[in-house]
Amino acid sequence: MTRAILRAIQDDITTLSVDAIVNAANSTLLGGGGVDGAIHRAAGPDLLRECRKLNGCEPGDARITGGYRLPARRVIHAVGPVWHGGGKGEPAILASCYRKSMALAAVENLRSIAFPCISTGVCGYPVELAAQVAIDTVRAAIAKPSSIGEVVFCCFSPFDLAIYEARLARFKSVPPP
Ligand code: AR6
Repeated sequence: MTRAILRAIQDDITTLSVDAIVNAANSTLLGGGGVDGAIHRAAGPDLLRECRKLNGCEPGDARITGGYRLPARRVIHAVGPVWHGGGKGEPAILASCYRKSMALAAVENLRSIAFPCISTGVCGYPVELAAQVAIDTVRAAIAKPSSIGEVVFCCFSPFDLAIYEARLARFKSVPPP
């Protein structure tokens, strides 16, 4: 089995034709602002209808639904931590979001998955620290054989993209753990 490709792009995640996009949701799973609002608007009301049946989700955990009107077939809703300075378990909760999302995608036999920069908007997680957690956790996940062949870090700003690209470049010649 070939190892998954990791790459960072700057784009609107709602436009990506991947097997699953990840939503930076809140624990109600009933929508909100930022990327969550954009995903619900693009997917249409059937997404909210399915989310209502899930009865919420704890921070650090994730749930999977259909993609409805999105080009992505599925949406994985991950609930990231609110940043309180880093001493309240934020890195572990954020890492768990990436791990659980990757695990759900693998269980569903998905081949491609795109993540937004979870928790770095309204939740206030510093992008540089969040990118470190995101990339390190995904690299550890793809070290195990699975269906996933491509992981996209979908950044909304050129600033975020530069941070992701710098960290990914560090690992170009280094094998995952
Ligand atoms: N495509 C890709 N990235 C996006 C898009 C988009 N269309 N829109 C925003 N981003 P945020 P959080 C980026 O605030 O911090 C919601 O109300 C954005 O620039 O969406 O995890 C939920 O319901 C930032 O880099 O999510 C929760 O209550 C990243 O997505 C809460 O916000 C995350 O920003 C979650 O907060």
